[in-house]
Amino acid sequence: MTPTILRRLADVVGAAHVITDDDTLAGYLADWTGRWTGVADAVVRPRTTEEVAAVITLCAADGVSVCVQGGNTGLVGGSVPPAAGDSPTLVTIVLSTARMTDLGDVDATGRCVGAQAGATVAAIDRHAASHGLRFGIDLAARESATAGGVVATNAGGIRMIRHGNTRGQVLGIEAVLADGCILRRWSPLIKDNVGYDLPGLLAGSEGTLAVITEVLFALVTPPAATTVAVLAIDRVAATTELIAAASRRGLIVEAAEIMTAAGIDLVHEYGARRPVAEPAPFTFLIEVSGSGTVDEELFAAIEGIDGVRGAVAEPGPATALWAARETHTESIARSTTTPVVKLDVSVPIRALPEAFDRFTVVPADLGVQGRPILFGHVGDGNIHVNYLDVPCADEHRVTEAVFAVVADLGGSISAEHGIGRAKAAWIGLGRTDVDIVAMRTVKTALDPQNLLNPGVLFG
Ligand code: FAD
Ligand code: 2HG
Ligand code: ZN
Repeated sequence: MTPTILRRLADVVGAAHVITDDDTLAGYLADWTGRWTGVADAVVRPRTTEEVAAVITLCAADGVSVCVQGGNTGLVGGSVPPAAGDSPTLVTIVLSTARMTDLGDVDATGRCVGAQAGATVAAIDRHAASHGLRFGIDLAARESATAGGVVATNAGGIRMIRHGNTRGQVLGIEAVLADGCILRRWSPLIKDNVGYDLPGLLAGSEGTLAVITEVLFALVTPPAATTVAVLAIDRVAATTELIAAASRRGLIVEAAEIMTAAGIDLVHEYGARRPVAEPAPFTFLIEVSGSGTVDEELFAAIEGIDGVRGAVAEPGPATALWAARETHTESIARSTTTPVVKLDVSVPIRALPEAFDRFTVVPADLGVQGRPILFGHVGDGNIHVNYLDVPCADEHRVTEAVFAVVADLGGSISAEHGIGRAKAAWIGLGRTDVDIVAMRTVKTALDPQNLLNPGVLFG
């Protein structure tokens, strides 16, 4: 990158916010899993939308590619630039939204709030809570994951069963396009049917179509009271049966998460309390709300389910019960001796028991080393398939074998984390040729120079 463009970038954001020294740069170049490391000439940290627009205009003029980074908690390698060998001639900056953390006033009547791209999920939720409302998106990375990041990945998370994915929470969006123009669709209207749903298109675009600078999010009303129950269960199908039984009793399912004995042993090793005393192949966490005696209704529903070995319940938020679930990702990262093979898939609900059986034996069937830890948002058919200690040379075979099972069961190779760099080679398993051509046409129309996150999504 030439000194001239670095100077111009510094003129826009201030010299202190153009980082070029190797030590500081390194913190922005490795992803959360440690699996992906890229190279960049600088990290640029704008404060305002206008600064983002000026940065992108400069980059577009000089053919500099841009990797947008929010909280860097993404799990598919999309938040870091390409590795040195991938595109040796590419000049790249990381555009970090770390300084763009403003929150607008909560509209308590319209139930919405504006958030700058770098505001964290937790900050948005706390802001909403101070007005008696809640952010409908929640995930264990809440203190770091950002508004821009959850929209760009169309994150799911633990409340998806109740409120839907991030795309469904986006009322309006402001974004800087690849030519530096500012696109603003900003209306709290719930019904607004004029033309293409561009905010919906940017949700899940993984930094490849525009830099999201601000988001107008819908907010939800929190339940008056919730009960969190954790059950030791013999059968995966018991989860689906209990969700249905609880719904029939008028309870609202706020979250439904499954874990395996191997996962519970692992998080316990790293300090989490075992939520239920009884050993069982699976542990099921269900959070419900409703009117009346929610806990009594829930236990009545549980009584009718076969294969329940033990259950405990607490009024929400029951953070101690949730801890075993929420510490899975971090415990896996600490325990694995090679980069974890992390696959985020979904299958039709009826196929969940078979999927658990088949994913568990993938490494053994291939004759490959690998400890399976499966868990996930079972109510959405979403299984987080993690294999620890897989030798790097076997990573590809293990991934292919999992995706073959997913295809066989009619599932998706990306339930909520996106494609990023990790799954770009397999996008054809998730979409038809015509679909991929249509997506590429959109990409080319909005980013003709392929400057925004090259290598992500399409490889
Ligand atoms: P980053 O990691 O910085 O970026 C992710 C992608 O979004 C990249 O492609 C990046 O280029 C793009 N991007 C970021 N900001 C912008 C912007 N302003 N404009 C355009 N593109 C942008 N994910 C789930 O879906 N559900 C979960 O339950 C969940 N739980 C998690 C738990 C843990 C412990 C961890 C570490 C991760 C978890 N994740 C989960 C993954 C991750 O938190 C989400 O993908 C999240 O949405 C990423 O947000 P971020 O701000 O960290 O984005
Ligand atoms: C979760 O649900 C995240 O906790 C992370 O999506 C999943 O670590 C994983 O595989
Ligand atoms: Zn998840």
